[in-house]
Amino acid sequence: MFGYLGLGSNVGDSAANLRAAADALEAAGVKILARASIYITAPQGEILDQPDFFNSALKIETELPPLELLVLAKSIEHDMGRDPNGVRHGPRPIDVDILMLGEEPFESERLNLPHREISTRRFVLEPLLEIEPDFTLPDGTRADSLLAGVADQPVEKRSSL
Ligand code: PH2
Ligand code: MG
Ligand code: MG
Repeated sequence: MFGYLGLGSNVGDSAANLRAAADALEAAGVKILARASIYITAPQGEILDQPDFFNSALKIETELPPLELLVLAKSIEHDMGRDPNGVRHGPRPIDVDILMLGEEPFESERLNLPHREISTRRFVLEPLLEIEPDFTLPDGTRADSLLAGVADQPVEKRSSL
């Protein structure tokens, strides 16, 4: 199955953290088909007074079902020093979010796909569109059509991941 992950970091050496998370995914058997550039992005959400984020996205191939991929993502976050009790939307060394996996929506208490930030956050949309310009949500909405709605959220494309 193909999938898309969003990566974020704003604590420590954030570029190195994004790369380390990608390496850990590969070491766990997740195939990385494409890596977006690293983008420097202004904090969004409940906490605006925190360092800018480094964000990126990956296109992956895996046979792991959604909740097993989630367990892997959480274990990588934990291994990289993320405090599981950290403040919601607060600073973190690494965030590994599943944006979409396969073709169908997935709903459970712990995980909902597609990730709602695809529609609301430019720090998710820009890197996703860089690696999949025709990305389309299961309801038929093209991701590129959502960009206008998030144009006021500053993001700056930086280096390669
Ligand atoms: N993640 C958040 C909250 N706010 N802002 C930016 N720019 N990038 C993020 O990855 C981010 C955020 C919670 O996951
Ligand atoms: Mg997140
Ligand atoms: Mg997360």
